[in-house]
Order: sequence, then C-alpha cells, then structure tokens
Amino acid sequence: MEKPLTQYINPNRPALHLKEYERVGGYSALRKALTMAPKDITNMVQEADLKGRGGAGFNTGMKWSFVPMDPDIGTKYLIANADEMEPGTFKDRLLMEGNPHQLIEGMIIAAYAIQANVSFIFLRWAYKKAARLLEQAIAEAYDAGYLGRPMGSTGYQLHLHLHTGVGRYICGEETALLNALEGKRATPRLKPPFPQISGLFGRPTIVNNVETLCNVPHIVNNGPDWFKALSNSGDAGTKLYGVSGRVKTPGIWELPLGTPMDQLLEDHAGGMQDGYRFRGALPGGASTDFLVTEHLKINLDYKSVASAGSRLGTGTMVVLDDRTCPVGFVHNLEHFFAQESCGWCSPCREGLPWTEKILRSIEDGRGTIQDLEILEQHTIQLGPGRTFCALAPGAMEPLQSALKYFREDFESHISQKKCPWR
Ligand code: L3W
Repeated sequence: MEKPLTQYINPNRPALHLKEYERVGGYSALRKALTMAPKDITNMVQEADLKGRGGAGFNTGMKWSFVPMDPDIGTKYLIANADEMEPGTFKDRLLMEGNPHQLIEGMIIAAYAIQANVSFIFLRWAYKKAARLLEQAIAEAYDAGYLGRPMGSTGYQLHLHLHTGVGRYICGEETALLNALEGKRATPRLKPPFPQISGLFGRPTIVNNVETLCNVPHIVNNGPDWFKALSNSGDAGTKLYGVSGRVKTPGIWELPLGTPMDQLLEDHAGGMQDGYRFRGALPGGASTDFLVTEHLKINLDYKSVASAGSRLGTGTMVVLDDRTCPVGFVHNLEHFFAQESCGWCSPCREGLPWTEKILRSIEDGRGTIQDLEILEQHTIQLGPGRTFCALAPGAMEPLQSALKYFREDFESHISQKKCPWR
C-alpha cells in the first residue's frame, strides 16, 4: 500500500516478518500515532475520506467518531472483519498472507484512536495459511512490545486475539459477527444501536474490514492530502481490485480508486481468453448488479458504479463470458445465498430457497413465463428494507440485473424447454 502505483499482488510472495516489515518503515506510523491525540487520528482518517473497503463504503473516520470517548466509559473493542466469504473476493486473504504486520499496525492505530484496549481478528475458517501467518505475526508483535505492554509515554496498550469462524457467510455481517464472537447463534442484530455505541458484549465496538485497516498506517505517515491524491476520482486512495472468470490473467491489483473498468479488464486482467467474449461482470463480489458492455468505460469508484446501477462492493469483479449460461451463473449464486441465509427473517429464509428452486427449474427447461414474474416480485420482496440485513437484498442484485440484461436467455430456456448452453 506504500506507493500510488499499480501493483500486482503476488499470492506466492512470502509473508513479511517483523524485521523485514520494520526495515521498510513498518510500525513508524504507530510511533507517530502515539505522539498524537486519539481524536486527531480519527479526524485525519475522516479527512482522508477512507471509505470502508468491505463492501458498504462508509467513511471510516466518521464511524470511529461515533465511539464515546469519555475516559470512564470502560471496555471498548476493535475488530478486524476478516471473514472474507463474498464469492469472487480474495483480496483480504492476500493482504493477510503477504503482510500480516500491516494489518496489526493498522489495528493498533485504530484501537488507539478509539481508546480500545482489546481487539480481535475474526478470520474466515478456511483461511488456514493466513491463520498461521497471523498467529506468528501476533506473537512477534507481542515479543516486540507492540502488543500487550504499555507503549511510549502514553501508557496505551492493546491485546489482540485471533478468532476463526466456522465458515458462515453471515458472520461477515458486522452484528452477526459480534454474536458469533460472543458464542451465540450468528444472526444479525437490529441497528440502531450501531456497534459503535453497543457492540461486543454491549460495549462500544468498531468493526472494520481488513483492507480498510491496512490503509491506516499509510494515512498516518503521509497525511490525508497524499491519500486523496492517490486516486483518479472523487474517492480517495487506492483499492484492491480483483478479476476472476475467463480472463487471461485473473488476480488482484492495487490501483487508484476510480480506475476505468476497461483498463482493469484489459491492461491488468489481460482481456478475455481466446474464444470467449465479455457479456457482463459483477463489479464487487456476487451481491452486486451486473455491469455490461455499455459500462466498460466507467470509473470503478463508488459514485460512478452506483450511477451505472450497481455498487463497487468489494471491488473484486466476477466476469460472465458468452459461453457460460447466465441463468446457470445466477442460479449458482442464489444456491450459495439460499444456503447461507441465517434463517432469522422470513423473507430471506423462505424467499431465497424459493428463488433458487425457480432458477433451477428454468435452467432444467421446466420453467414458465410466470416464473419470471415471480422472480421479479422476489427482487422487490427480498430487496432493500424488506429483510433484517443486507444478505437477501445483496442476493437480489445479480438476479434483478440478469433479468434486465439477459432476459432473452431466461426466455429461451423457457421456450426451448432446455438450457441452450448444454
Ligand atoms: C453509524 C449510521 N454507523 C452505517 C456503519 C455500520 C457498518 C458500516 C456499513 O454491509 C455491504 C453489504 C454487502 N450510524 C450508520 C453506521 N453505519 N450507517 O457503516 O454499514 P451498512 O449497513 O451500509 O453495510 P453492512 O451491513 O456493513 C456491507 C456488501 O457489503 N458486500 C459484501 C461483502 C462481504 C464481505 C465478506 O465476504 N466479508 O466483505 C458486497 O458488496 O452486500 O451491502 O459498520 O455500522 N447511521
């Protein structure tokens, strides 16, 4: 995250150990932060306009500013949301496997800013390599006195615990994550109150995405103006963009926020594989709306992607090609979402399996034109404001946009009574 340049994130690069991290300036931002007042760090991050990189894009400094700073308030918590399970999303894994100390440093600074003394990394269970490397890095940070001991003249100290989940997508939802961490069933909580006021064990808590926290040391070292100048768009900083699907070189790249979509696909992902044509892409993991050929020139920033009818989400693009059945593609996603519904609210618990079943019957050539009307209804009934959390509305995004852009494919399944791709 150091340079404002295009960087391919090499998944095979060995992790930076403490000494190597320190040699390239690691933990210098922490030393600087400890000379600053906590609220000045929050203001700095807010001014830098660092937006949450987990999918929602909420201003990070503003989120921190909601935490009560009364010195007698008692225990507060900082949590890194590393439960990366959004389909097509593997950016946080590479950050943790490549440079675990960057996350730890970002966490210590964030925890200092909100004056939390206990922190957790909530890690996806399948990320075994990241777990091993994080454990090692946490032990190194404890030995070096960055964790577990009062630091500098401030006397501030932080404990950090690694917690691995059991492999449920819903745990990436911040309040379900809190319940899971408390040992309860991982269902979302009603918001408000937001976790900043009442979070883990009812205490003020900040939950930030891994990539978000990894930006923090660089903002502290270089300042908000530097961070803003890294991007090409109205949104500050860089972003880890990803591409998967039938492109020549799938991967993750750190690029200026607002990099045009065609540049990401052509210059970085190498364009489509021979014999395949681009039909569309989900820009931010599975729970975003399709962008299609007419959108190839847009800048991948929060506002531009929203103007094109989608969301930047996690910034990791899943590409649909012309030799893959769009109905099968969406069915696969809805199967995942139906399986991952936590079952807490009826529209999601009942609606997602129903959606999956209809899509399966269309794909198998048993669908009717009325099924398309029911699917359209589902995109409303399971949409924003109708469910307890963002899982079902997110699940409706690829479906509603597929019904818009690939409607003829749904209809041809129905008229031909089979999948034309099989
Ligand atoms: C105080 C307010 N705080 C919002 C805070 C809130 C949270 C953050 C974002 O879902 C999205 C979802 C997925 N006062 C506040 C406030 N906050 N209003 O801001 O909140 P919210 O509710 O906008 O989003 P969320 O529920 O956190 C995140 C999408 O991300 N997504 C999925 C990503 C999945 C992963 C993964 O695999 N781990 O990242 C992809 O697009 O659909 O829309 O902290 O407390 N008034």
